[in-house]
Amino acid sequence: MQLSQDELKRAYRRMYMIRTFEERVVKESEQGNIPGFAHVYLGQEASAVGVCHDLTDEDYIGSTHRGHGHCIAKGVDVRGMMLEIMAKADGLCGGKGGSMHIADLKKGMLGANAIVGGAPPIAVGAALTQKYLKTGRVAVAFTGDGASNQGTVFEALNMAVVLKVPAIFVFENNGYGEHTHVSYACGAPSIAERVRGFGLPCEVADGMDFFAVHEAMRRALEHARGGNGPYALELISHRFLGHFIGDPQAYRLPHELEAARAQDPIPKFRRRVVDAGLLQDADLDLIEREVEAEVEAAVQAGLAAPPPDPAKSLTTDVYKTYA
Ligand SMILES: Cc1ncc(C[n+]2csc(CCOP(=O)(O)OP(=O)(O)O)c2C)c(N)n1
Ligand SMILES: [Mg+2]
Repeated sequence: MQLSQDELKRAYRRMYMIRTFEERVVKESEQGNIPGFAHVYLGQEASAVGVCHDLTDEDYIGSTHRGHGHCIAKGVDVRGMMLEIMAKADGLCGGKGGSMHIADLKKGMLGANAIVGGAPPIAVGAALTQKYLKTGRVAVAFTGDGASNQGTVFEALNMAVVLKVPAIFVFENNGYGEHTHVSYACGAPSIAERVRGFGLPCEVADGMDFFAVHEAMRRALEHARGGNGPYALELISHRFLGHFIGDPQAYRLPHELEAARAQDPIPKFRRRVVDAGLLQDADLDLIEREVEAEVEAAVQAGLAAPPPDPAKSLTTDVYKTYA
């Protein structure tokens, strides 16, 4: 399906934003400006952006421990995210959640999850609500290849089929769960084949190609919004950096990383739209400068901002009311 110039620019902006934002997260983390763990999504930008492209703020997503890209693709404010990751009081979650717990209900972002396999049951609950209220909205669960082996995921898949809810399960197969290859950890030869065994369609698509992901997601949305129940995608993707910031990746050979980087979704997108005469290099260069300025402003705001005041906020937000 042909996308308009504005849509193509939005997709490029979001992918480049994820790239720039996360490269900066790595740098700020190495400089001691980010407390705790952060898992970056570098390399996988086309998956999140392709999946979220046709979602509205009223549709829901549930994310993983590697969630920055999902948030940005869903339109979450990057300044609020940077402040949150830096544990500052004005962060999206008051500076108390950090990288692995960013949520923004106004954008339909139900939360990152430190619990591997956490998103699918949450998404099925959100999708069940949409079915009963007849809203026409969908709920998407992002899940890794490692997480695909979790019991929570199997239960959620089964329940989504039984209840015929508008849930879309997105399995981002980046080849590794922490340091373990999918071929060792997953007993079935294919995640998609195993998912189909639960009774729902599951497409396999190139997660390094925005257009392939977007096309597959378009079919998923048509299916789910049309009242036909859940749908799933397995997106074959590559993580450019380690499991966490600082992981030396001794378990990956240099040629494997080179091959992954050769599939970089951002220059791939640029080549495709420029060669087809859909956008010009100058359009994309302008987007890059704007994104870089926005990330720089977010970092400076984050560095200058105060942390939460324990006297005021130590005991607040312990139980969150979603009413
Ligand atoms: C229930 C649970 N088990 C184990 C962990 C530890 N853990 C954190 S991330 C991770 C690997 C997840 O791999 P995958 O689902 O492939 O996601 P990726 O890191 O590749 O994005 C594990 C085992 C956890 N956080 N939660
Ligand atoms: Mg993985």
